[in-house]
Amino acid sequence: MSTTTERSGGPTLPQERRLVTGIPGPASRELMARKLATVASGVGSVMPVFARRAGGGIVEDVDGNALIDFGSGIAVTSVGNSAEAVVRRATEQLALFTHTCAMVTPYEGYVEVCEELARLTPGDHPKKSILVNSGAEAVENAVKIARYHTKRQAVVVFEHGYHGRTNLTMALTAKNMPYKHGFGPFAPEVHRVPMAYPFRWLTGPDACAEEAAAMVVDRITKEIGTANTAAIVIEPLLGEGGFIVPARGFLPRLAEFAREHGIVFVADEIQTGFCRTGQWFACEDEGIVPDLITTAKGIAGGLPLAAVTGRAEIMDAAHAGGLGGTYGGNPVACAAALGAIETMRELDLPARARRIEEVMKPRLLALAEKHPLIGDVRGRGAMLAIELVRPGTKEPDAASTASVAAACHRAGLIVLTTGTYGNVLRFLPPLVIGEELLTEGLDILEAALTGL
Ligand code: PLZ
Repeated sequence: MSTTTERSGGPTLPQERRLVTGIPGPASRELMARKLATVASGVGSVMPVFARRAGGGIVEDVDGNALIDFGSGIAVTSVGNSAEAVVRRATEQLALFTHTCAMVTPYEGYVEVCEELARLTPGDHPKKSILVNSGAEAVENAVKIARYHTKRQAVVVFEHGYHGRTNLTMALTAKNMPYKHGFGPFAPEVHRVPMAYPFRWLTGPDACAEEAAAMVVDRITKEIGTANTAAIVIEPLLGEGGFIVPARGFLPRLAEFAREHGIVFVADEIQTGFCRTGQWFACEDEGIVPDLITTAKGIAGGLPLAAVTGRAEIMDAAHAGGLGGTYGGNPVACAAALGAIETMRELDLPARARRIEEVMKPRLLALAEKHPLIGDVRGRGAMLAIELVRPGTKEPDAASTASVAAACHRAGLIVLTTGTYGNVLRFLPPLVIGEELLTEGLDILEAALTGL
């Protein structure tokens, strides 16, 4: 794995951790005071440091501290920050035009991104796409399209699932705090069913897939009614719910059930997609071909872009003019996406993600041997996590999780927590991170766990 910065980030951004002040430093503290005075307090921040520039596996703050990035801005900058091809293509586009509105006078970039999505997403059936601005908007559109196509209303989602913060996607999201609390009422016709969560399945992991799938099938057939069910919406590897890898066999069973009953199977690959899990899309792991797939985050190297891609006959169901939005598929974001996809191909980022797993997983498993606080190590590719519990039990330990994260932050490692119980530390490095930074980040994590 290369440690140079020539393909990502400014060529002058050294790929090394450097702490020149405490975290946060004085310049960040000053900005934080201004933020608190003027930015709505509902908008939180994981670390109280302000970014100045970023590239490769490093985020440099306004005090000159260089932090190791195990977050990628929540799984976005897979190709690195300011990746060369992203900057080049987006800059060229900026100078040509910034916006005409794809619904007024369309442009080639929009079409090219949809062509790439048709090529790259699972399945070789005819596909079509719509481009929008955020993950939540993509999920909203997937549900609109599935409802129109099936003429049914019910949407099935899962425990621990996360799909966004708009009204419909809040309804689809499982966790109350912080996403939903106080923001109701929520959209109707949303039904939550069990997730095959091996670590917490009551009868143990072995029967998890089969038992969970049977429960889901039962709920849909007996309580909701297959004839009322428009869509099953699921993340093939859960993100905000705690990096849960559904027990093997669960997803194929659901996809098969959906096919049998004309239910649209929607894979939400907003966090898992575009090389993150070691394949272009996480569905590929069990050979799932979703009817619709939602993508965002990694697609455009940091610019806001999202998509719904799927079977042409489903995507074409809605009447002309029924889908859209002012900024959807913004030309600069489309150019950035084409640059990001070019980078993914050129650097073979799925292979890089698998290499990150090869380096990180054995270290995490070894840490779990030493620290009974670690109840589970899981994930795929560069989407890995540890779940923290009170030793000898499965009782979630959110307090220790927060302490370990805080110790990592003080040492200059950006890590994020996640999970329904707030007790999961997740690791989402940019796929272009150098191996030395990866190892150093793991050393910091180990020290933080040991120092607890
Ligand atoms: N679906 C699977 O992971 C976004 C949310 C961070 P938007 N995840 C990060 C936060 O606290 O808001 C996400 C996702 C999955 C949908 C979304 C929503 O994507 O681009 O944030 O709207």
